[in-house]
Amino acid sequence: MNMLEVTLAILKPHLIKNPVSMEIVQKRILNEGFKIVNSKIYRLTQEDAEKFYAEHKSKFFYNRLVTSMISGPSGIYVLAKENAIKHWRELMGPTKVYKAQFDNPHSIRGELGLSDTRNATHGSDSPESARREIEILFPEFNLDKWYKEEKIHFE
Ligand code: RTP
Ligand code: MG
Repeated sequence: MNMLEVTLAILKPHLIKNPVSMEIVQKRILNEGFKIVNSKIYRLTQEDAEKFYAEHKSKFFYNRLVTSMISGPSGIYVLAKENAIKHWRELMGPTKVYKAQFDNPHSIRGELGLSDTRNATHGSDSPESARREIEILFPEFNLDKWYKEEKIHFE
């Protein structure tokens, strides 16, 4: 049976500042077979960013991460396909840009990442994270309702 899955993807502020980069990534999303369930251009508030990255609060990079994420609008997407979480993370490549450039130069981070903080994109790391992140950034979106309706067409 096919397992439809959703993930929350963010094209970070430095990436969407460049319309060409943004278009490249958007095309990639569609070419790879993701369905865009929901999307918006949105500037995270301090509160959003703190909630979103709560698990990293004690890390040395936390402040610069939050500062960078609220520095301008991001492109925020709910993406769906089979194995969406793993597939999107594979397309992004490793977190650290030097590693992405070395191990997977054609990944999104390998091509468009600028630093370990400004590493082009975000992707949920589990179904639970996807649900939590969607609730933070698309509070009006009812994921359970969407799954129920979509399942009819997908199975
Ligand atoms: P993400 O959550 O953004 O999809 O990436 P990830 O799972 O690969 O990485 P994670 O460990 O969750 O880190 C979240 C974000 O924090 C920034 N970071 N900076 N050494 C550093 O300076 C450092 N390490 C992590 C990155 O922006 C990373 O995407
Ligand atoms: Mg993560």
